[in-house]
Amino acid sequence: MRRPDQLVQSRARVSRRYALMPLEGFPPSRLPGWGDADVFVLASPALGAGFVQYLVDLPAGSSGQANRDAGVETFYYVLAGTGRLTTGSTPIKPGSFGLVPPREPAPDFTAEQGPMRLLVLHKRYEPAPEYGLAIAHAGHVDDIPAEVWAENPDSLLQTLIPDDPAFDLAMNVFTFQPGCGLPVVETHVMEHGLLFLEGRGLYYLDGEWLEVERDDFIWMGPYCPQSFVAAGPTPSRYLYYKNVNREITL
Ligand code: UGY
Ligand code: MN
Repeated sequence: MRRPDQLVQSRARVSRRYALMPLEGFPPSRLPGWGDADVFVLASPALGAGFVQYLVDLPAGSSGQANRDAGVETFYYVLAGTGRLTTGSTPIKPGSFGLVPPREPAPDFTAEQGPMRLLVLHKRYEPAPEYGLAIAHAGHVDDIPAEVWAENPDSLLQTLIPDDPAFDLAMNVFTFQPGCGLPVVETHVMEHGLLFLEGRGLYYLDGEWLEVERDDFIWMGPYCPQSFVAAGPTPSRYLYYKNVNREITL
């Protein structure tokens, strides 16, 4: 929150192809299922996104469940705090993640000692019968190998969801040393929902270079020209969603 004597000037931008929104500008929502949690609706169809992405602040001792319609899959990632996935009582901590397919009960979280901050993403699962049913998957970011990306050992990519066509989404973590980033301007049909986790840099979005930092959310719609360079003194890290592995329907 800014002090009353500060300017309200913002880096927030919303356009037809992309949005950059610092977290400070989102008013919290109270949503059925999430109890007394503050839910920040980062991406939604109202923005132009083909998915829904929430940042959820669950107070200590509280529980919440990712409500969703039939046919929707849910990805979660623990950003801070510890707790449990009530289904199965699995302990979760920062970096724990999972993908729950539509046919399984929606994940249900309880924050333990302190508050827990979660990223939750809902996507309508696109079945592809030739690849079988949607698969559940869970893990911890520290156990995912960091692969050299674009032949640059200072650009590392962690692929949280296996590269298997049964999955219709990717959730990846990029880590860039200062001065590194995307070596081209990409333009592709896939969308992104991106949460900036660490460092700072410059994001290129549809013709503009924009400063970005921790806790910024970026939506990139289909064919949004995009690039990035890590510009701070420390590495930059971001977690992003991408729809993959499916035909484009007419
Ligand atoms: O996977 C991607 O499309 C990724 N290189 N895009 C991005 O980081 N904006
Ligand atoms: Mn991209």
